[in-house]
Amino acid sequence: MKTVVHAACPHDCPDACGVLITVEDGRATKIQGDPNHPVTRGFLCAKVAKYLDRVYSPDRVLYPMRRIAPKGVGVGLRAAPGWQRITWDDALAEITDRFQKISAEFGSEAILPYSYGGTVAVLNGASMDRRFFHRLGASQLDRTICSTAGEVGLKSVIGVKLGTEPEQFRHSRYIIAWGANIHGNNIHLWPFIEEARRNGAQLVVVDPYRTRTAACADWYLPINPGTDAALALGMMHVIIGEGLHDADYVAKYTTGFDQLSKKAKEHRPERVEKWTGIAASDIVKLAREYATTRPAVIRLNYGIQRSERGGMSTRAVAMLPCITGSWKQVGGGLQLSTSGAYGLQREALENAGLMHKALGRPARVVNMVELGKALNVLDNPPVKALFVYNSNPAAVCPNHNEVVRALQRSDLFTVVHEQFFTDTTDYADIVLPATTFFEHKDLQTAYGHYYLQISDQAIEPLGECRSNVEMFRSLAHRMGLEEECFDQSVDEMIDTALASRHPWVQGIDRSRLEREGHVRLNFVGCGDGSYGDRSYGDGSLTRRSDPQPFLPFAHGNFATPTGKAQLYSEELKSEGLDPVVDFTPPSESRHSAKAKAYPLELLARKADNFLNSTFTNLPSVQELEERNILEISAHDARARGIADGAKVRVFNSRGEIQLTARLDGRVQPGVVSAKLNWAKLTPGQRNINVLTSEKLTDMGNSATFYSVLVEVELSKPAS
Ligand SMILES: Nc1nc2c(c(=O)[nH]1)N[C@H]1C(S)=C(S)[C@@H](COP(=O)(O)OP(=O)(O)OC[C@H]3O[C@@H](n4cnc5c(=O)[nH]c(N)nc54)[C@H](O)[C@@H]3O)O[C@H]1N2
Ligand SMILES: Nc1nc2c(c(=O)[nH]1)N[C@H]1C(S)=C(S)[C@@H](COP(=O)(O)OP(=O)(O)OC[C@H]3O[C@@H](n4cnc5c(=O)[nH]c(N)nc54)[C@H](O)[C@@H]3O)O[C@H]1N2
Ligand code: SF4
Ligand SMILES: [Mo]
Repeated sequence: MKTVVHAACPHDCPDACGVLITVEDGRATKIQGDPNHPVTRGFLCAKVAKYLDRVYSPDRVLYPMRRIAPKGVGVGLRAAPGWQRITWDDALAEITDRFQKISAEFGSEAILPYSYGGTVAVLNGASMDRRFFHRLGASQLDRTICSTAGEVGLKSVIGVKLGTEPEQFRHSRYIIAWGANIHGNNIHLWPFIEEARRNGAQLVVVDPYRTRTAACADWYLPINPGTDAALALGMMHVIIGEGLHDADYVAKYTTGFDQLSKKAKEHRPERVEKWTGIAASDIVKLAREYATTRPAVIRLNYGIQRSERGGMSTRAVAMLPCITGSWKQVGGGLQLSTSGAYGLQREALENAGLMHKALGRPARVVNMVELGKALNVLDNPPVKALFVYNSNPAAVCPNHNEVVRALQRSDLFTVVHEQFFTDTTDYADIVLPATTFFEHKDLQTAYGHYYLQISDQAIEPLGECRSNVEMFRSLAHRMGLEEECFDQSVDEMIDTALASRHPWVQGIDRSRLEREGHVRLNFVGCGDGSYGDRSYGDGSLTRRSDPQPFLPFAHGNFATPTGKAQLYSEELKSEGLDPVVDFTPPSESRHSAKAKAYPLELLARKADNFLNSTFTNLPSVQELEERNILEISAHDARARGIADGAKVRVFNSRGEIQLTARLDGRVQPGVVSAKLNWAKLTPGQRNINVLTSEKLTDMGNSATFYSVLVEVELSKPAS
């Protein structure tokens, strides 16, 4: 029997591809993109195109396992001798027993859940797990590792995470990819950009690293890391100074323009050049072109907000379309994320009320970026149990050495629910087997487009794997938790999520999603003639093949307290931040005192062919990526006697790592770059996060992976 099942890729990627899985006699035999999906249009990225290798990998965790070797020692990539296979009953009994004892002795907040983006699908991302930990009264995890600085920065201007539809990029005439690695991380936007370019659009890339996107661009502007707020202010200096802003839009739909004008005036391009490394004449040219070419759109991604002032940087860039009024046009505006459009009933899925039932108050909050600190120094109560799922903190967390030191604690009871034997399972007391998206059903949103999807189950779970939903359900039952929410079926949970009163999900229910696979959000009143002027770059109106374009801010309607784009923000002022916008260089940057000892700015990047630390262990995907290299400019290499291919030691006060030097011209003098990999797949068993710090961003308490100073030297030959 051969069937084709509609699914959706649940990895933490803006594209959320529509997927078709062919199943023959219960086994998946083919994966392909769904050609009917209007944004992802039938192709998959290279890594997910090889997904059968992942699902059927001989390295999958298939059964519950108990550690019998010391933590962190030689457990490798498979269920080797360090592990003893146990039954689900035994595993659940042991977890129940340990959690109950820890709660009795230290209080329930001694238990810490730890999860992030393993799957970002709605149910397996955040539902039964949240119910379970809320009911337990466990510590809450502040999930800040990725995007909160940008989120807070963006919302400080426009109030909500909404942005330009990807389909509208084809109508743009001027596209700025700003800290956005489109070829690597957001490939389904690229064909729309190519279409725009065939119609004469220019693509400009602002990035300290010459990505493939930068190499393909009409104009590449390498910027010094962490200086984007200065660049945006320099552009606003020119735009406002030359009267290129949209005075009517500004007057109607923004507040604080006078204060912003004053700020912008102080940021002459010559001054901005010193911070950014971009020539003053280029700043002037960029500002003029951006403000006068219509429509102009900015694909801002999360790259700029992984630096210490990432909130302010995002805020500064988000002001640009508000002063040029480019939100009015199809193919204008800005996209950081589209996730704020999905008005699902998240509260009903997560039941935070259960936490109040358990504790009579909100549980304490632990920032996930500070895992090392939380496990090593937090008291009252100390963390005694860690439950990891959807995440691989021993690879992705900053200050890796501190994280590993903490995970080795013999008094810490660690459970990891996983698909593979990762860096984190090396420190687990119990490992539980998790399904992949082939093996369970879910509901899928996106943060790079506006379609909801159902991802159907294609095959039976391998071995004894359970989905996050089923695993937390069985644990809740084993612990005797009697609330009805722990009995809700997957379909009932999907119905709960969709039973929202939000206008944009009206008319979208499970049976329609099952029938159609994907459904565009129902932008009532946002895309019809009454909303936005609907004019395309070439003057034509809506094309027959397009849905009505979504123009959320064509007539203001910003989701801020004032309803206007806030170029001045009372909320920021009350938090002690500059209420307009400011630029301060990161405390780890070429402009800081620390640069004397560690003069190079490190970009501790993602790999184009992995997904954070996922996929890194699969041989067929490893082939796509050159691993464990340090990219360095010829200038900095020469000064250190380093040749291409030499073994180098990269270090700072937090740690060191051994890599191979690559002089490929992708970074400018002063900047070096290395990519995320599993620690146990890196020489010396440590990954680049030994060099990154737990320092938090100016807004949103996010991570600062791109504000890191290091020094590099030739490795000493082993004696
Ligand atoms: N192939 C692949 N796809 C992915 C991921 C992956 O690991 N691999 N990860 C997924 C996840 S979790 C996320 S959050 C998204 C993230 O996707 P992006 O938001 O694109 O995130 P990054 O790759 O962190 O950064 C984007 C670009 O910003 C640049 N950058 C770094 N610092 C600065 C700066 O100070 N200023 C400017 N202007 N640019 C800077 C980087 O060099 C990089 O090329 O991608 C998702 N998609
Ligand atoms: N140096 C550096 N560090 C970074 C970044 C960087 O750019 N540079 N990026 C940061 C960013 S943006 C992010 S989002 C974080 C990401 O950090 P994480 O969210 O931890 O992401 P992954 O590394 O992809 O690890 C996810 C794990 O979840 C597992 N998994 C997948 N699906 C499921 C499931 O259904 N159930 C369970 N139980 N497990 C599942 C996968 O096998 C994988 O091991 O990393 C951050 N760390
Ligand atoms: S990782 Fe991104 S591009 Fe690749 S299949 Fe998944 S959603 Fe699509
Ligand atoms: Mo992320």
